[in-house]
Amino acid sequence: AQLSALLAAAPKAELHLHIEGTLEPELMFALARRNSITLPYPDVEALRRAYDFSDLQSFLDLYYAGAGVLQTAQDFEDMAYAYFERAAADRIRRAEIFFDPQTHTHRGIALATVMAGLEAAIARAERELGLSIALIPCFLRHLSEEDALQTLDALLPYRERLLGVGLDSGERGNPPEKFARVFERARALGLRIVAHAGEEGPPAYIWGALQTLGAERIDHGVRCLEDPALVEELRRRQVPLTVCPLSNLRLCVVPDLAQHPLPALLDAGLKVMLNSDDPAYFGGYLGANLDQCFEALPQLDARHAYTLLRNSFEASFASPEQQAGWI
Ligand code: ES4
Ligand code: ZN
Repeated sequence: AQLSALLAAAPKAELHLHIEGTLEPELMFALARRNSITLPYPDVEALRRAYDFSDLQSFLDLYYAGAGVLQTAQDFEDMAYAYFERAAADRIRRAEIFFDPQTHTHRGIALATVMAGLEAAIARAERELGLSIALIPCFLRHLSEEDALQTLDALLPYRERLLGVGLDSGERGNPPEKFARVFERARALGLRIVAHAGEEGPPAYIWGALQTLGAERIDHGVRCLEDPALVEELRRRQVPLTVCPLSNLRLCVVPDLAQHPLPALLDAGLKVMLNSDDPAYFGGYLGANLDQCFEALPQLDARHAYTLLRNSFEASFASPEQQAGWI
């Protein structure tokens, strides 16, 4: 209980959060009404009951459908600012957040609309909540490399406002190598590189993210434990893994939190920290992820808590000087 209070009060960085995954059912209904869209659920409670996932794809189907209510820049701003308020309440100082340009451009929403809304929310949150926020667009790996290349082109006018690029969506059957040329171009542009790998996909996808894409951080990465040589590589290079326990639980990557590999990852000397992924869909924000993990995993102590929180800042792409100001 004492540790829980310390965890709640401690400064934090969030490095794995999809802004579309922060769209709470209440706001989804409000935006649907504002935009004259009819959702296929009678009310918020019925929608929440549908958040009963069996794997990553069963979640993605609802998640992409839910994003359909986002039509105007104001919609993106309202969604993002609501997240920033929750982040501030969780004592988050730094958030490097994902968004999925293709989820919106493919349904006829201009990238300029998405960017205008997100940028307005970021400016307001930096001013009024004291957060430091950076944007990382992710390419949808179930789409083609050609589509990702076109998306990277469309992002060029916003280059200075982007921290890096990532890779997300359905992992199985979509290995990192499919996007070799996209990430080569992104690296040439000086963008930082992250990629989802080893969530549902095999260790080979983590190797591919490191070696072919040049990933500097691995999103999830929990399946690395199946490959001792990979664990050694990740440990030696201290490649951060952005672990998302409530996501893993709700997408059936683990059967329950008591069996989450977090302690094994920490014991292996890997640079891990906790993150919330899609908190509106997975039942909790960063504070809840920390709280529930320390509740379910009694082998974790105050030392682990400190390591996880310190790692969250050290694994960020902010300068050491900036990091010092947050801790
Ligand atoms: C995601 Cl949990 C997860 N995995 C892959 N892609 C995603 N997009 C949003 N959440
Ligand atoms: Zn994710």
